[in-house]
Amino acid sequence: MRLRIAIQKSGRLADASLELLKKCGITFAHSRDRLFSFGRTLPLDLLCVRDDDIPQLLQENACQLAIVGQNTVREFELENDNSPPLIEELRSLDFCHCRLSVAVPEKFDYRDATSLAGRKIATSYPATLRDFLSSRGVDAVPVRLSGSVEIAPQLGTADVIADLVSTGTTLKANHLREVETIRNVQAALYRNRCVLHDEGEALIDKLLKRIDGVQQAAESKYVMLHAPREAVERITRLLPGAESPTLLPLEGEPGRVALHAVCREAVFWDHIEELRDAGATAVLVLPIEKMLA
Ligand code: PRT
Ligand code: ZN
Repeated sequence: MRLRIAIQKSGRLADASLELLKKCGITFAHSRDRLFSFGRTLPLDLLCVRDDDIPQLLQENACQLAIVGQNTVREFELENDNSPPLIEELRSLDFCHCRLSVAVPEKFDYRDATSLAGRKIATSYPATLRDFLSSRGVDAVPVRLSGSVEIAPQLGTADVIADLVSTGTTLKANHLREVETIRNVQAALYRNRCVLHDEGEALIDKLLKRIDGVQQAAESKYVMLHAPREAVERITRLLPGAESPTLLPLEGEPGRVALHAVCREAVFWDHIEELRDAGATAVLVLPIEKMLA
């Protein structure tokens, strides 16, 4: 039994997807065309394709798992009127964050979504846009473009646009103003709803546990510090999300201890300064590579 996971071949999602799998301990023997790669460490093979093809491949069971933008899956589902959904989101993955937004030329007199009535809206996501417009009760005309959406108003092929935005630089460069967020999206792990053998289910479970471990480790930090023994309780309370810390004696300093703890949330400078005020010295905050709950 082997399963197949599809990821984007090249583009914004590609490196981070491969990196996540690597952090989960999955490595691949790359083939020359890099379309299909054999999984060396788990019975999980890799399919590298254009991101737009991924939902279809998943639906047809050419792969059982995939990493792709939520925007791409949402559009596919709306376009194909998939109810009940044939594709299931297993985890959001916290990379490639962006939003699908409506943007209008700087001089456009925009009040609310009703200002879009009767307008031509250029987008690569016509079904998601239509869904948004109907939720606002607005009748407008989506114009499907596969790229360079942001120049459509200048070319006169549309009045306004609905496109993915991350920093907003592209909009600014094209004298466009973001006026509505249709959806916030990020990369996510999906599976199809095809029935698998127990072994297949167990493999997906294992992958999910490893992904959870990687995500937890990314947020968690290992904190080491020295503290007066009587300040241990106060210091423990200051450590975000720390469980019972380990205390170690310090040679030649009976009143002080070394305290080690795993913080399950981000540790900011504020926390470190508060720790120091509570009497902590020699504070070290270390990254954690892997974590098993
Ligand atoms: O070749 P292939 O079809 O596989 O790739 P692609 O060109 O269709 O996709 P790609 O690699 O550009 O994006 C893949 C996924 O990354 C998208 O489906 C989103 O889920 C996610 N993502 C995150 C983005 C952005 N951020 C993003 N900023 N996708 C596109 N953009 C574009 C946007 O369309 C606009 O042109 O970047 C521009 C805006 O960026 P800012 O920073 O100027 O606001
Ligand atoms: Zn694409």
